[in-house]
Amino acid sequence: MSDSLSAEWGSLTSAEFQSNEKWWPNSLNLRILHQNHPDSTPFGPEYDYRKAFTGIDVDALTRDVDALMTDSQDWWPADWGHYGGFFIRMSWHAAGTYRVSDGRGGGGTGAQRYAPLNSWPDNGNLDKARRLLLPIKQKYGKQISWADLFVFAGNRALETMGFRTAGFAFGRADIWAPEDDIYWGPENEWLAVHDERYTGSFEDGNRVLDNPLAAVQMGLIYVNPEGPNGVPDALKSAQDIRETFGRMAMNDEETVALTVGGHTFGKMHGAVTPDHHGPEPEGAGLADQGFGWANKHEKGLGEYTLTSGLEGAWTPTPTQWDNKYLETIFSHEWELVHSPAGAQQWQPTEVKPGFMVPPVAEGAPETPPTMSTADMAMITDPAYLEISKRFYENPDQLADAFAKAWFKLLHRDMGPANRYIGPQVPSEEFLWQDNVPAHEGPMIGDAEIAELKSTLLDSGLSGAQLIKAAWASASTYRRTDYRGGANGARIRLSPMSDWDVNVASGVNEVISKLEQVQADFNGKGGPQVSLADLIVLGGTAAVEAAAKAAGHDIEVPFEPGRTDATQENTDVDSFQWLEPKADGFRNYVQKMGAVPTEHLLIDKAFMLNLTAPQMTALIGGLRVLGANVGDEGYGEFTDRKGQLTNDFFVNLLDMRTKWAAVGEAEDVFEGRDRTSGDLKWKATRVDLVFGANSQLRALAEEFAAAGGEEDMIRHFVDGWFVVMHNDRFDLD
Ligand code: HEB
Repeated sequence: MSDSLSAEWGSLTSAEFQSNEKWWPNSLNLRILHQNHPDSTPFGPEYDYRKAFTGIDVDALTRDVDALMTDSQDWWPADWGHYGGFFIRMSWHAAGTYRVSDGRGGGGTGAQRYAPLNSWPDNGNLDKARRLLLPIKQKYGKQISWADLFVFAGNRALETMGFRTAGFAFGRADIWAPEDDIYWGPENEWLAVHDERYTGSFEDGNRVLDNPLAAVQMGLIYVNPEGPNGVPDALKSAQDIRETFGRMAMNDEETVALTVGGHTFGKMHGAVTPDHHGPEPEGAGLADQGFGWANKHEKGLGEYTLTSGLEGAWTPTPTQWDNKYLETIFSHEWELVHSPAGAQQWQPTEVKPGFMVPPVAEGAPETPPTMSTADMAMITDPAYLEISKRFYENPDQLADAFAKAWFKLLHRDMGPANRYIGPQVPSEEFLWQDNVPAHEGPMIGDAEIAELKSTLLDSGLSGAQLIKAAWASASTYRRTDYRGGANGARIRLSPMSDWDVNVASGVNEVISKLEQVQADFNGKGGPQVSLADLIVLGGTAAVEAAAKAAGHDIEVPFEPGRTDATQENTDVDSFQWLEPKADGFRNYVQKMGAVPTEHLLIDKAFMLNLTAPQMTALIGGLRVLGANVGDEGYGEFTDRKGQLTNDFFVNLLDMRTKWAAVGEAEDVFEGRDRTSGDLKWKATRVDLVFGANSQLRALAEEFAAAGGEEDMIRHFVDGWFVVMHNDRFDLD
């Protein structure tokens, strides 16, 4: 049908859509900066999920979700009459796409409703789990997001089966279209095993997964349960597990706790051969109404379900929290067998009394317990084995580790604990939350701010120095998991103070000077200023002064109230991931890589919540203010450096200049006078893209035109404010 449709309607079907990306695959994707416009939501611009949530009766919601667990539906019956395992897997797959390298993925947006996630082979049949929640979503409407429901359901599943979780935080707002900015890998075939995402050799056991990816194959959340590339080698599987769980910031103990704890519940589904499977949800027909993987064998559900292709439960008590997973795995000899669907899995050579799994549905047989190759890794890899043994002998340690790791899994992409809402938030704080201390004492007011501004401008530090320090401090923020930013002044702590970008831009010297200013001011005994506030205020004052020098009397808004974190509440390993490898706003790149720097700039602008006009204005402004990391003068198209002007755009667009790359790498360029050949300017790719890319050029032309400088400065100030306040969750 789709063939004739596209023949008749030309570009109307999306497969045939003649996008610019199709014609020019390397074009910049500026659309990622303007996703999820309020017009694309059903709520309109006024809606604020976190406010809407405050009206909900969380106890009633909890009772409803609990009741759902055992309310088996004919269209998708619950195994053993309890949906617990099913919902845990849904929550885990929602949260488990999180990757610490770029903070993307995770359960924070409800993205599992959309392609590609709704159709990933690894998310098989989770369309049914989400649909089971529909009556609850309908009952509470916009007071509860799908994103929260997906992870809350798994949390309640655990509680209803006898496990005490560490608590739960709400606060995940839904998106209304799939994220356009996530790179899931290079392959365009589900579960492709060509190792395109690896460097190094699989055979030699030294393959390394490309960043930022966190799954071994396209369409998986983590690893192939049957072993690397389907080879049932538990030791090699452990390597994959360690690497992929490491990508979501989980260590060995957390990994074992999660896997053992998770597989204490539910079962694997591989009762029939895969040729009975219909298309995945995104490819399914209209009559399927969002359901995929229609299974035409017998009833196609219950004991005939096909999901992963592996079949069987891990324990004889799959709807109950206990230590039976480890008891089962340690009490048996295991041999490789095939599931009815043909998948390789492990089964006891002889099942000990009491370990047979009860019938999953009325009339179905008892079955032996089962392990995947990935499960066998838990007792094969020496480090995992040691942890598994300890958990086996100390069930309370397993319970504690699982509760903490599960809480981290579900909340890792939510940022600091002051973003958590709801009555089930635990009082315990965790290092990975990147919390900053609460503000105490009287707040600096307008008078103190004015005084500090003039002290800072007279401190001997240049405007460029102040701006560089403020930008360096605030620009580590990433919207994907709400980490980084200026609050906490962690820029003065390890590991930030050693980062190449900070050392190279002289930030540490500026910070020392600012610490002096802080000590002098606070010594007077009035309201105290934090270093974090002072760093931002310094940059803000310098921007105002630079605008004034160019004849623009403007005020750059500033919200005080940041506090200073300590080294003890800074997770050094986890902060390493925030190190800027490139920052086009400062013409910085640590090492040229495969991705051109102008694409990295767009990604950075996305992470900082900037619009394209704000990004453009910030680039033009920061260049003429001298905010570059190096002092080669790239992109400083002005002869009045330090004044906030539109000179960058005016000179970039000047047709008297002819640009040419220096060397073959095309990473730096020279602009020469067309007639005399005299060298006028030096530039990077990030500078020249504002004249070369048609969309960015359109903005540059506007900013360079009559009246454009005002527009540019307005967008510069707006963008500056956004960057400096991205992490002020306390202001919401
Ligand atoms: Fe899991 C299920 C694999 C981890 C929880 N898992 C499952 C299955 C498989 C798996 C194959 C089956 C599916 C079907 O249905 O068929 N996992 C896996 C792997 C890993 C994991 C490979 C890595 C090592 N899990 C995990 C975790 C968790 C879990 C971490 C949580 C925590 N799972 C789970 C559950 C289940 C599963 C609960 C069941 C479901 C039902 O019952 O439905």
